Amino acid sequence: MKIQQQDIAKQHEQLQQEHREAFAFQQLQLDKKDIDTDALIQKIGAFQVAIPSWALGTGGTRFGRFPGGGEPRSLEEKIEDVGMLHALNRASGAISLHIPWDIPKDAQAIKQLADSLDLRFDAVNSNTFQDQADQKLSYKFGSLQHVDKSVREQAIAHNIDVIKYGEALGSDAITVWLSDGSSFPGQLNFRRAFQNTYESLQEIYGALPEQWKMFVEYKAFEPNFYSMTVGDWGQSLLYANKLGDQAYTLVDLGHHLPNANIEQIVALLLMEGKLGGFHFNDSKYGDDDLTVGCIKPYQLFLIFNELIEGMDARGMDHTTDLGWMIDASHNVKDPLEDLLQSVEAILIAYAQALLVDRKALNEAQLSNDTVSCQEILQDAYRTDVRALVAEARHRNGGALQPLKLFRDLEVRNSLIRERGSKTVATGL
Ligand code: LRH
Ligand code: MN
Repeated sequence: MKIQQQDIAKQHEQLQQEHREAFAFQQLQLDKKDIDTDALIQKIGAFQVAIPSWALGTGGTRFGRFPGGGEPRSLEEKIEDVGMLHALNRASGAISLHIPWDIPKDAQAIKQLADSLDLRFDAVNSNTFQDQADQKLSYKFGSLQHVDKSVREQAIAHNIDVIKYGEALGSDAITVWLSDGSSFPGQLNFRRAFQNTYESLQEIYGALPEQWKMFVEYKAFEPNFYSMTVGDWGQSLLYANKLGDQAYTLVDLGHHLPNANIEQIVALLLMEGKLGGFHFNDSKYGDDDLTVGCIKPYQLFLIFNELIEGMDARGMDHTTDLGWMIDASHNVKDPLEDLLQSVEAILIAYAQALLVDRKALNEAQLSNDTVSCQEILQDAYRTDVRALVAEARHRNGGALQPLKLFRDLEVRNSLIRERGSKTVATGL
């Protein structure tokens, strides 16, 4: 199924009056603060978020899975679904593949399909947290950390294969997330596990093409519940620093212990030049992989506040110098509606953080005026930027209200008619 330009134009016809009024009001607010609205809209419009190929179906949990029908049956259909999201919001211009869930049988054809939908391939993801049917050695007790060298070699070879798939598709980064760790005290020698993992990552690092990046994703717990061998930002930074300039840390918002100050972690990793990218999602308790900004929108704003301050301090390009990816799993929402909401939440947090009066904030911080510091931050956070984000989308040829158009066009019903009600997508 494809979203047609005339569908977007028709909705614009219906909503433009309401939008013009909201946009004019917001423009007035910004004019009063001498903020260049067009420059702001330019930045918002250029911001692209990569969609995870493993989150286009209803993942479910260990307790149950409730597929909603019309799920993509192949990599081609997954790319078509991301193409629809991108046509609607013009901010989902990349897809992040997971191998072997999404092996491109004909890389050229897959690349052509993606190009035709104005999509590029973001970081590719390896998978040594599951045993594949044709796999010789099991990852039950880990992969790159494994006490058995032949298991480590099998996992290294897989990661190098993943890099090759990515190269064929024009990707320029690999994300390595390891489920490796232990579930009981005494099960693991932590130093041996670290050393095995480091030496294994070194071999994978050695196979990186020039210009490629390796993202080392950390996680506090699950599926191991006593220790994870890449368990927090410090351990990930240790690996990235030891590996070299092409290695970076990756921050998945759901991979922290409760109440972790993620915005401080982001500020320090950026300061060290070792922040590679994000897996955006939200959570109440663990790695819940919920819709971005659905539980802690203020934390998301605070993270973008640190990102802009840190990236501008290093002269980094907001759109290209970090990996902006979503990592989600759906249970009770339509996967595509959930992803539309997540991209919207990211653009809103980015736009609000761009409104922070950094000069005033810096002066208030330097004079320990804590009250003003909060007022300055929350003035930006409490600014309704939805019409600005919609205007940026409209100027890029997207829908003023993507979610409403997705529903009005009954996209899910068309997908069910086309693909059936029982189809199950590979992934989480
Ligand atoms: C691990 C993780 C990782 C992916 C997986 C799908 O929890 O966040 O990024 O490989 O989810
Ligand atoms: Mn992740």
